[in-house]
Amino acid sequence: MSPSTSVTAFREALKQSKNIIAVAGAGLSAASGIPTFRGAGGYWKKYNAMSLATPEAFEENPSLVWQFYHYRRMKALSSRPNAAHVAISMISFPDFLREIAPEAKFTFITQNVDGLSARALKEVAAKAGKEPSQAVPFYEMHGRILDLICTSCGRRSTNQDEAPLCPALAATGALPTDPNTLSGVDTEEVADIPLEELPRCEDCGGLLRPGVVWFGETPLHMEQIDGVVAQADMCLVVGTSSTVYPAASYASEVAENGGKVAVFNLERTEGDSDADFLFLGPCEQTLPEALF
Ligand code: BJW
Ligand code: ZN
Repeated sequence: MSPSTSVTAFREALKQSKNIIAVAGAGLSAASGIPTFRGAGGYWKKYNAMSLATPEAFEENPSLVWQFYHYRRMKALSSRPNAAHVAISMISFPDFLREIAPEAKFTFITQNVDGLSARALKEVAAKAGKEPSQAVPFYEMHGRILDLICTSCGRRSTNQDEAPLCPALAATGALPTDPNTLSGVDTEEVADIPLEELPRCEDCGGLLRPGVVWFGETPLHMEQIDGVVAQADMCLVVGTSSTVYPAASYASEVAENGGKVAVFNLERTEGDSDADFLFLGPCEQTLPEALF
């Protein structure tokens, strides 16, 4: 059966829900000016994911990987949350959620690393005269681009004050846009920053890496996420191509357990096969419209 596009039917289903989850991806932040990975203009259209987003890539060419993340870090810092982040933040406060789903708990799971959901939560809290801590916790399962992990001592820290993180990265321009340039071999156009000039640990002097989850690594908060997905009876799938696991499997798990799935995306995706509701269009419009 094809999914419903009725806002009224969606709101009715939401009202009946007891455990709502939202699983978000890069499309959530697209309206904030942050490129997606696989859409038009997405990173993986231009760059080879395996040369940039794996531990092996970092080991082989930390200078190249750091330049990619430097560019993304600067982009995240200069972007602002959009209406879709705000809508999700609103329902993260139990008394706002009660108005649309009186008996429900809500949990937000995001694959995004840009930190915009945390910033939206602070903005919503400030406007409503609340503390961000009054909202339910949310899970950034692929880490945070502003976090740093020391490859020697393992220390994890957040640095949102230094941008760029070091003079050598400040001196690099935007990454080249030739898709072949970063596919592994020909990296001539990219500055070759010596290891000692890349970001280093304040404690032990070790090489720092971005605090994100690369392919082949275990996503964060798995125990908590597995628990809430197993309990969920409504799954909102927002701006993700549903191609990267384990997040790609959450909607089908909810559907298999008898729950409802509502997809918010610009276009049809892998996630649609389980959708009871489908809202095609920019989520910064469709999500607030459907929720409130
Ligand atoms: C809009 C919009 C608008 C645009 N409004 N919509 C074979 C089978 C199963 C699994 C595997 C397999 N082979 C390998 C794996 C595992 C692998 C994997 O899934 N690979 C696939 C490619 C097949 N997964 C992993 O390795 C993960 N780890 C793992 O599985 O560990 C094992 C384990 C599991 C469970 C428990 C314990 C252990 C780790 C995955 C790490 C992914 N890392 C990245 C980079 C993060 C750092 C960084 O940011 O650089 O995460 S890759 C990239 O993809 C990033 C994203 O979070 C992730 C998902 O992408 P997303 O968000 O869906 O973006 P897009 O661009 O794909 O889609 C955007 C969507 O938005 C599009 O649909 C647009 O239409 C839409 N859109 N504008 C609404 N305005
Ligand atoms: Zn260290």
